[in-house]
Amino acid sequence: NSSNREVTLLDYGAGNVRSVRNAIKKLGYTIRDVEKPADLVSAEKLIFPGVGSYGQAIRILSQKGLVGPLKDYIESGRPFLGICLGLQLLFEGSEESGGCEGLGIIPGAVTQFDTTLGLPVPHIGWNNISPTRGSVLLDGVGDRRVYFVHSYRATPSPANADWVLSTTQYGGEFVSTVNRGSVSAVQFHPEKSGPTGLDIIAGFLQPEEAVAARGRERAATPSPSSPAPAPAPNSPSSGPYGLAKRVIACLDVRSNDQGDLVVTKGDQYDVREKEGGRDVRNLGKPVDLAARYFEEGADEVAFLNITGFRDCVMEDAPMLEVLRRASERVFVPLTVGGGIKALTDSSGRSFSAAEVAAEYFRSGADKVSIGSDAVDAAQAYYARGGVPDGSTAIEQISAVYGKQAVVVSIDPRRVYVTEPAAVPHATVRTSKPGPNGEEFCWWQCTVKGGREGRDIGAVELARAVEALGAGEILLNCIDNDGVGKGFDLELVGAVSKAVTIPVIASSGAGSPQHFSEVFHSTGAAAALAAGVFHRREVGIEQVKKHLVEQNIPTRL
Ligand code: 1PR
Repeated sequence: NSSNREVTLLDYGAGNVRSVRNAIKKLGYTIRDVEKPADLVSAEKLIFPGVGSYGQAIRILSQKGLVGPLKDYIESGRPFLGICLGLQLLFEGSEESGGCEGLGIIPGAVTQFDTTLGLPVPHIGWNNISPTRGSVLLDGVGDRRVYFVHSYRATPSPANADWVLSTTQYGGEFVSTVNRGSVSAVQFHPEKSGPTGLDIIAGFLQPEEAVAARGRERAATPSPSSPAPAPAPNSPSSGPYGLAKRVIACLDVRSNDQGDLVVTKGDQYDVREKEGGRDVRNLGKPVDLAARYFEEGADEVAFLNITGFRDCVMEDAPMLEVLRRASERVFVPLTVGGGIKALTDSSGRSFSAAEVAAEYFRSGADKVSIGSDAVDAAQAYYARGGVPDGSTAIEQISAVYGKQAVVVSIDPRRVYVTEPAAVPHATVRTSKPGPNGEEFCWWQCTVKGGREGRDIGAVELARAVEALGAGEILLNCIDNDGVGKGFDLELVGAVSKAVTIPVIASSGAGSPQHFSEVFHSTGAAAALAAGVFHRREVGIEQVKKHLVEQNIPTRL
């Protein structure tokens, strides 16, 4: 029966479900899309990946006449797997989108994470799940982490206790998996959770096969003979359990002088060889390198199209093709940056920033990273007296795709001053005085890959883009880029203190110790490196092992 290997997918068109499709295909299944209500009536196995905002999801589903048939499908008890918003929509309603009714299948409401606890919101990254009972869906997980991205969550209560299959800690306990009979839903993204996540989807699609495969795996593993114990339900999220500090591999991509798209890597942003014809340094092919980092255990992979500011992304077929192919092989989050802004192509056609981002999301990106345009946006925001007006790429993309999909990449350069009053920017007293003994510094933001400085500091930029709706900050540092002497801890410390969204420390990693150092001494949620990984000087596994030894929560 061919339908045994077919799954119905409810993609209501509000965002990227390409990675869910790729995961299903990787597991040997074909996909039938829901195009009309009758497709839900005839479905035998349904996956519902929720994307976008709660209100938007309910609105589109109602417009398409799908709310009733979806409820009927779930209530009939046929196999169902909801993902992320696909879990939240099963509850009675959500605070999101100014308050909104859900499908009302599970008692309880979805509320925002408490931002006053000092934890970054959104909850982004790899966290543990604590199962409440055994299940085919989660029995293969053990103490391995899964990938979450969300700002809202449902909480366990006596009324929904018979639904809750696992909980997770993040400033308190929230519901990470629900299940009753054949109906399940997960708050995390199994399609982005590496081999662990693929195993969870396999457990849904082919329960018998998954159980048999896990049995074979256990028999083949001499010790330990049983799966690792799940974390204690109340383990603190700051201990070795809980949200992991992420290790991200970054691929700076551009065309070389022969016109081939290559992974390159600069020193302080100069990507050309120091000698000879000053060719663009070539460190490998983008898709192969991304796949290598996935296999080596990178928690995320980022592509930065470093000449994106001068290309028209909508005409950049090679970069889009890189993403499409990478997303078939990389089952952890993919970020893409370079040239994300409103633009006009060579034929004079204009695209909004959200349309440009959409092209990347459709091609397999989970997040877009905005560089130069974010500096313009932040300067305009302050010029307006600190009032958002909805006009910027950050606001437009996060309104449609959620703030977790919008990263702002900052390219700052250190500027020394003799005293804080010398500049209108936030300064810090530095432990590395300047060339003339200056004891203070600030970090000037640049655009176009460091080519042009602007009169705004990294701390002010971070605050502005958070207010505009960015979900994460990728904090580079031109002075330290490619130098291998460690991250600029003062910069990372200052920016991570200034915002509540997660900060990714970048530039300067040269050893595993540099990673533990940045996590011990700053509030960074993730650390990113390029050169050391490309040149195989340090392995991702080696970094992870070191972090575990240092008692830093890490996904292995
Ligand atoms: O301005 O929106 O078009 O985005 C352009 C993007 O390209 C920005 O994110 C910007 O950071 C990046 N970029 C532009 N020029 C360069 C360059 O190197 N000439 N690369 C560049 C930025 C910094 C990191 C690097 C880390 C770690 N490279 O991406 O990977 O510094 O390196 P390391 O571990 O080797 O020290 P827009």
